[in-house]
Amino acid sequence: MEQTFLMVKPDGVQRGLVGEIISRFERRGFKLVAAKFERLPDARVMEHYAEHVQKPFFPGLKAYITSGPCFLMVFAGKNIVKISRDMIGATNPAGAAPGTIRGDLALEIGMNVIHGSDSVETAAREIGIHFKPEELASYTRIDEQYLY
Ligand code: RTP
Ligand code: MG
Repeated sequence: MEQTFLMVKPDGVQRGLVGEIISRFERRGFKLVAAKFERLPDARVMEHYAEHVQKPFFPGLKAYITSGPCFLMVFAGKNIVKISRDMIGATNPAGAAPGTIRGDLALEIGMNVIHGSDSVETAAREIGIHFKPEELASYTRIDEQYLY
């Protein structure tokens, strides 16, 4: 089953939104496969955001993402990469559709609550940055027969 990497950013943690965000993905039918709660070390921030390191907003992004603990997750399900990006909404919450996580819970691009992998390849790369293979759980959701 397809997997993705999702992360509640420090603003989401500090606003008490971790439970709400996990719930949205669980209720949609996606399976929680791994989770951890930690402040990201600098080296992993550089690796995770390698495509943005040279951009003008990167120093602010790095300061924000390391300002407190993040809640890191791997979720699995059919088409999860595309569906979770749709559930998260536009990068800038000012233009994110109501019903999306950013459209319901955020206002500013600099504090947009959650990260989600943008392709299947990115998901594999990001899961590998943040989790060891043995940290990914294997189990059956009791409702899988009604979801698929
Ligand atoms: P993410 O990677 O966090 O899921 O967000 P995304 O794909 O929607 O956006 P991306 O283009 O990958 O940008 C990564 C994060 O960098 C911050 N950002 N700030 N000030 C700016 O212009 C700006 N642009 C991007 C945001 O926190 C964004 O989520
Ligand atoms: Mg991105």
